[in-house]
Amino acid sequence: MKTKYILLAGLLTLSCAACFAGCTEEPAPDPDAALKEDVLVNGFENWMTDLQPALIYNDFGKVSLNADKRYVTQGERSARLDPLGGMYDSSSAPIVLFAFRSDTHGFDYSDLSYAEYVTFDIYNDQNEDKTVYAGFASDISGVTSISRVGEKSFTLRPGWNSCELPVESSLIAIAGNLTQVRGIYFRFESAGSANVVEEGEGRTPRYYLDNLWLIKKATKSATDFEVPLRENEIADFESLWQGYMFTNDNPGLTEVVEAEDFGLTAPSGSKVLHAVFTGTGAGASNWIQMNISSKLLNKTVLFGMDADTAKNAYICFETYNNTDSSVNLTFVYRTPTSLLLATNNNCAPHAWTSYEFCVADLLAIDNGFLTAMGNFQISYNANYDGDREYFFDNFRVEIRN
Ligand SMILES: [Ca+2]
Ligand SMILES: [Ca+2]
Repeated sequence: MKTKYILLAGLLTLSCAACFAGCTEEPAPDPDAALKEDVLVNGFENWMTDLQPALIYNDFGKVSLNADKRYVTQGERSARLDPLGGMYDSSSAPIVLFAFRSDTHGFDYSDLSYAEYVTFDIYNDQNEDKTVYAGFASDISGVTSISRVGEKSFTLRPGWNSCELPVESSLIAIAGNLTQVRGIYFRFESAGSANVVEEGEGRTPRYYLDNLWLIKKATKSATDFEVPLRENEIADFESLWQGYMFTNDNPGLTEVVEAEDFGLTAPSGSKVLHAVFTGTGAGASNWIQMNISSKLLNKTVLFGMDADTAKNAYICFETYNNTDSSVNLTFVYRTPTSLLLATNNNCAPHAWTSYEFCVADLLAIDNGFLTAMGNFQISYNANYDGDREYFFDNFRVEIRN
């Protein structure tokens, strides 16, 4: 027996030694460990921390806290959404954005380097299928404009729907910063009304949202995207990624296409940007912007250009107006402090029109432009019904002596 005890003690000693050896050989703690953990981004349990930081756009309607357990899949409560979108059927789509980061409430899930997809539960309280769009906000400029990226549509059956939104990391890295994603947004169809109707005839569409998770993966996504441009190129649209640099705040479309598929000849190369701008209703004047990412501008020859060269620089591009009348697609520069320099871009019907913008004019209102660029925009008055179609090409810098 004694021998056995000794043997056992010996084994214990050995295993302890093995343990100590093992412990000392363990690698240093993973600095990214926290980023790799799945996280409940929002359980919609408290007004102050979960709903109050939400941002709403385009006459969203109402966001409120629900405690009816029929409409809860996690915890005790959920978010009730009553999206409106303004009084016209063609009004801008109502958008609600839930932030990934709040300094006030001390959370930060905005680094999506390890994120694989987002899951959420949404209850469609209508007795028919509805479509909702979800995506990521790469940037927030002002309170009326967000840069949307990686959007996906979801067909919601009546009742509960479990949804999964992939994190398209390379796409987000192109349009924004994968380590600082501002939040997730939900975009609904416009209800064509400016007031929430609680019950009965014309009741406002109603949804409940709960259980919003970020699901992670073990491997890290590339967080930087190199922007390859020719000398003096801003955007020739010969590469698909350039289409993602142009975002439209309105329902509508911006995409890179082959010009000849639309019976056109591209001013440069073979591809152009195809844009469809949906009107917000005849009558009221309503200026809407297509934004050109400052991330793109920062990669152009303009960034860091010496002031003497910049005085002779012009920003040029071509627009094809595929409507039956002349239209002003105003070119606007918005400084980082929101000063605006707007110049007319009058485009003849069914023709390519050239436009140029003198950088010296721009330096006169913002002498820091060459090292801290604001945003360029194409601004249009959406005071019409239906869609209008345009094409853009060959955004470039020309240096003239
Ligand atoms: Ca909940
Ligand atoms: Ca082109």
